[in-house]
Parts: sequence; C-alpha cells; structure tokens
Amino acid sequence: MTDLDTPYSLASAQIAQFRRDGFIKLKHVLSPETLVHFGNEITRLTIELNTEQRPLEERSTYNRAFLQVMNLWEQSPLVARFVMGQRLGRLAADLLEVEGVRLYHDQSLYKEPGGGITPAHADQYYWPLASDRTITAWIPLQPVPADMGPLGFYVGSQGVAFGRDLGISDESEAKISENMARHGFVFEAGPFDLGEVSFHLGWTFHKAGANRSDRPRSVMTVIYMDAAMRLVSALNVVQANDRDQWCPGAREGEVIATRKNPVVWHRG
Ligand SMILES: O=C(O)CCC(=O)C(=O)O
Repeated sequence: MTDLDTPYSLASAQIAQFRRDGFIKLKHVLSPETLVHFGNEITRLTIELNTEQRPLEERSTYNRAFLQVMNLWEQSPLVARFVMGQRLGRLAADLLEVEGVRLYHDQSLYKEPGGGITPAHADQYYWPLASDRTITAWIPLQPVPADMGPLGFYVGSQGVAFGRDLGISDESEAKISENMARHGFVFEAGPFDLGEVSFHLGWTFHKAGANRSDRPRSVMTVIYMDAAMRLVSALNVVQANDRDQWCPGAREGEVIATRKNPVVWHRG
C-alpha cells in the first residue's frame, strides 16, 4: 500500500487551478487494492454504526441524501491508518498552500440506492474556524458514474458570500442554485473513476445528484485544516456543536490542537 504515504506528483499549475477554481479532481490518487482494503472496513463500519433506520420516504431531504457516520478513525485502527495517510495529507497542505494540516474530522457519506440529492451548500457554514484554509478530500470507494450522484462543484464560487449562512436543506438547494445560475457560475459534475479523489475548499459551493442506480455510493471524506488554524466563537448552534464534538477543549483565539486534531502532515 505504498500509495497511502508516498507523494503524489502535483504540478504547480494544478495548485494554481485549485486556487482559482476552489476545487480539483485528481486521477489515480489511490490504487484499487488500497480502496478495497480500507473501503471494505469503512463501509462495514458505516452500516454497523449508522443510526438512521427510517425508510427513505419518511426522512428529510438532508437525511435522504446519505447515511453519515463521523470520525471512523476513532473506531478502527485500520481506518485511522487510512485517514492519517501521508499522500492525502500532503496533497491537502500543498493545495491549501500551508506548512501543514491537521484533521478536523472524517466522515463516511453513504448514498443508498434511491438516496436523494445532496443540496447545494458550503461546508464552512458548520465550522467555527478562523480562516478559509480548510479542505475536504472526497474519496469514492467505487467508481461514481452520473447516475450514482457524483459530487459536483460551482467553479470559482469560493469567494461568494451569498448562501454562506444556509445549512444543507431544500432552502439551500433552491437559493444557492438560483444565485449561482444567475451569476453564471459553471457547475462541474462529471463522474469519478476508481482512484479519483476531489478536493474542495470549505467555502466552495457544491452539491450531488440522487443515486438513481441500484448500487450504494460509498464515499469516505477527510476534512483537513491548516495546522495553525485557530478557533473562533461559534456563529450559530451548529458551529457550537461542531466545536464541542470535533475540537473538545479548544479555546477561542488559540490554535486547535486537541487530541482529536492531530497534525496529519507537515513540511520538513
Ligand atoms: O457526498 C455527498 O453527497 C456530499 C459531500 C459533501 O458535501 C462534502 O463532502 O462536503
């Protein structure tokens, strides 16, 4: 599994592309063998730890989008090995153009067959973090063709303020999609090959289609932040919950260095 820790060759033009577009999709980041080895454990734990038992038609739009299980790295040494992988960590730091990255949290996002859309949103709405140096690696554990709900991105939307106060909901989908269309933002939503991984900034608007196939769309995500990231006061209840859950004991104004936020990769 050398691909877990060895550097991925990233061109400076790709870093510039990420700076401009707020996201990037990279092919052949992880091998099929690595994805099967860790993916089986991630999917197994997701099914085991999931608490959502209602049928799809009885759930909210958010809860129809995926089964969501967080911080699997704390549940399994095998998943911890994956989440602490040096290749993804280094890619995150290089794309963010920072000295190093810490873990904010991981989450498995399992879109069931028949699962609904993931409404448009920007992740950082949920996070009490001082800067925009946050990045999510979205790692499909199988290929994601168009009918399984690949993640799509509004190109260059990371600087747009409208919609930053909207959590994932029917309202965020309607208002953000309308605003993006009105201002001519291109929505890029192609399929993902096996081994392809996307990275997006915390303020980049994104969404995913429904899973119209008869197969589950199992995806692992790792959210990294600048290793020097500081905590700020929570703007809303969800940010307060996030703070207590993912950075317990961190203090406002200080670097977030709790036991749940290890440095994954650092230069030198
Ligand atoms: O997997 C999805 O459908 C949504 C993923 C997402 O919004 C994210 O990883 O930030």
